[in-house]
Amino acid sequence: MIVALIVMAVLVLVGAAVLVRRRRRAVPMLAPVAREAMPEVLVAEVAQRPVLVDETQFLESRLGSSRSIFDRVRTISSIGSLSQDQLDTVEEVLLRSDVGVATTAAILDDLRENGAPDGVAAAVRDALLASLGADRSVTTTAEPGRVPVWLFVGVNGVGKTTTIGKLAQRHVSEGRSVVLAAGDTFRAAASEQLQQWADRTGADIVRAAEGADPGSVVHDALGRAAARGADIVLADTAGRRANSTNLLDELSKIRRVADRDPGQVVETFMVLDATTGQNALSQAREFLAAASVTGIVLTKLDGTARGGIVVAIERELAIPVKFVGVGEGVGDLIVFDPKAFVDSLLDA
Ligand SMILES: Nc1nc2c(ncn2[C@@H]2O[C@H](COP(=O)(O)OP(=O)(O)O)[C@@H](O)[C@H]2O)c(=O)[nH]1
Ligand SMILES: [Mg+2]
Repeated sequence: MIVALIVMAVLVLVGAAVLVRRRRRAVPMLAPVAREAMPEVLVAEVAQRPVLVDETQFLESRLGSSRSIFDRVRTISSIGSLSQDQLDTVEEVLLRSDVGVATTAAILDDLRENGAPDGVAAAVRDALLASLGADRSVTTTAEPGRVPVWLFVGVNGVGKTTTIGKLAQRHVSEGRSVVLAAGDTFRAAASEQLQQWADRTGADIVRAAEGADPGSVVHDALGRAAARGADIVLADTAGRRANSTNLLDELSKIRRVADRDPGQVVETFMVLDATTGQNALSQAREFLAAASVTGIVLTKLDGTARGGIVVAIERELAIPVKFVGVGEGVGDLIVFDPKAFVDSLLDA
């Protein structure tokens, strides 16, 4: 009897234990954790990282003509002090590469004085890299309640519209909604060209008839962007005079409109064609006065350009090169990275 009671008691206990364990199991092992929104700063960091994985390799394949200018520097094998012949070669190569007289002289002085303990290519690479130390960050946000505007200026044919198309793609792929302002009303074909980029990238566009006031196109684009809660406006401009109005006056006016509530100009990019070499510099100076330029987009570095122009531009104008164009395709625009760039010219 007692034995039977003990057996029953044990059975009841075991049963209770099993039930309790089942209950426990029914509770999910991992309760969902309340997640906080990703901090802004982290989002900005991720957004700014270049899309391409191996930039140096990609650049090397695109910068063929710039790279070949440096062939003769890459093949100087001596280490330590340089002969006069070798110094002459370096000087000639640097001048041909478009880095400019001042930078060339500074690098030559350094080579004469300190030699090239790690080889000539390494010394030139270090010197070029040292002169490309500007802050290249880009702003994609405006004050609360205002729409950030990126304005693009530059003479006809340098690649403004193409650059805007490529950047629209970049913004869209980073999750921003984009409105394009077809502010080049000089020719109908210009806004048609921008329309094609809008179609291709999924960006919204505001355009007007040929000859329309570019300021009002930008104004309308801002209205549209504000109404739709768009994240950014990219504004194209004409690269030549419309009738008798002065182009630079017109640009100042467009800028004022773009910077008026609800808009805020957070970047003004001057687009320069790298294949025009030192001419790009004199063009740039004219524009600098009219528009407060915050960055340069250097296009066509893939063509017959000589890459050293990047160094000359930054030195002479004291404005950072922020993007470079290396082809006509939508993916052929990269965030300018000095190290990848210099490596692509001088790596063995
Ligand atoms: N090879 C090459 N061609 C480019 C690049 N950027 C623009 N282009 C070409 O340059 C020409 C003029 O460009 P466009 O955007 O119309 O210049 P815009 O007048 O300043 O707007 C077009 O044929 C573009 O395809 C580039 O980075 N590399
Ligand atoms: Mg254009």
